[in-house]
Amino acid sequence: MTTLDSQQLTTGGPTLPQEIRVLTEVPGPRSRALAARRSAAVSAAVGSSMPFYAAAAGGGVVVDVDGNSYADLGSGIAVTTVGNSAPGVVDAVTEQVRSFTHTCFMITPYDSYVELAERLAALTPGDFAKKTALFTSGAEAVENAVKIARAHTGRQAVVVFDHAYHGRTNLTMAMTAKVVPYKNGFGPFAPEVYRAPLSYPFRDGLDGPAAAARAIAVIEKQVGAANLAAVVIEPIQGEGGFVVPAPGFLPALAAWAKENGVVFVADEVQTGIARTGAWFASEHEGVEPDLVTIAKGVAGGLPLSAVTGRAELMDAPVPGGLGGTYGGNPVATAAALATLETVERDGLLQRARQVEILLLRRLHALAARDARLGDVRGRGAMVAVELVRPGTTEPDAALAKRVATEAAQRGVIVLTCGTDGNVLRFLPPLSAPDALLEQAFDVLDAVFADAR
Ligand code: PLZ
Repeated sequence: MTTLDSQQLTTGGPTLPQEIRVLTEVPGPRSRALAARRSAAVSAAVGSSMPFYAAAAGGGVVVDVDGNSYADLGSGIAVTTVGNSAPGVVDAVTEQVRSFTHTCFMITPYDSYVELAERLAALTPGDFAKKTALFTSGAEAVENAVKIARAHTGRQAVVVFDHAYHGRTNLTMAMTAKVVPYKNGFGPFAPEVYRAPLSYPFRDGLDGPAAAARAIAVIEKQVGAANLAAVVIEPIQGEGGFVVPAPGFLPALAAWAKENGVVFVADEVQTGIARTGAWFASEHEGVEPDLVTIAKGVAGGLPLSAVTGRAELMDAPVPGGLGGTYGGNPVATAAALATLETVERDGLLQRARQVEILLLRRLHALAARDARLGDVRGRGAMVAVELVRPGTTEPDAALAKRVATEAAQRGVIVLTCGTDGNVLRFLPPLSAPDALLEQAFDVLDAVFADAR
């Protein structure tokens, strides 16, 4: 594995200047015209964080229809990890669309699906026989992981955690913690989903084993291991606030699951594929999940998801029990193979660890002079800051919103998250050069200074 200097990275649209460039007011006239058409044509229930419309993206920038260039600290919610329109992905997709765009793997199979299954078996944690099934969205992967766990165990209950996010479909709405906007008015929800307390070091002060003991006590009292098919957990929470559990929490839970015949599912939809400086975030804690859900970063922006796990579990549902028209679409599998190749060729696991150092340096420096930054946390290119009223742990969602809105005006895309909406998260593409990231944090420093 060779590691390239961030300036030499070949991933991402190398033709786009890697700069912040604000030429018009934001949103500019073309974005405003599109917004007017949108309000008449697109459901108001579909939101957009940014007020401008994309025209091009690559490396670490998104360029809008008015020619403004933004530093992208969001990667389309952790998707364009190898960069937008990464050259290898563009080539693989172009070649595939010329051969065939779809046959349906359930009708006429093709080799890239099989090869991707082999690659994911090799890359996911654990040295045991594994198999894979491919789907399209992250929520679909999570639903299928639960189906597989139920088929294998003959049990029904599923345990998820406080602040969890697992999707917007019916079963995954039940698994997701936050009611507005994800669940409000959309019930009834799927039964047999139970919620346990998470390890949240900034808020509970518990060490990992103590937090795990607390969660296990709740599970044993309120669900009972004999009824429990699966424990589903994000090794680092995404939408819930980039919460990193205290060391030892995940291993203790996984060990309890193993002792009790409960399937341990790591939802790595947001954390997987180099995002945290490892192929999968479970690796940081030496955890080998029975099943891993994978999506987002795996296919360079094309819609693809996977469940990869122990072969005997993956074979438990009846033949034909798993599938879907588009699952493992050949254009998406070609993109995924090129994405994995790009991560390896460009040393992007190491690049994520370099990005972590840069992000933490800038955020700790800011936190040292601004007490509204209560907690800086994360791994790799998945880092966040939790905003609070100074000297307390009281969430300050208004400040998070204000900073994200003002940053966009000044050419930086920053996303918020957290059950309380008070977390700013930083997850740039790994193709973003250091100079651009530094420039983006100069802007954020100024935004915080002005937001007094
Ligand atoms: N599991 C851990 O992060 C998707 C969704 C944002 P889909 N997160 C972003 C929104 O408002 O819809 C996610 C995730 C984890 C599952 C999912 C679901 O993935 O591809 O959005 O279905």
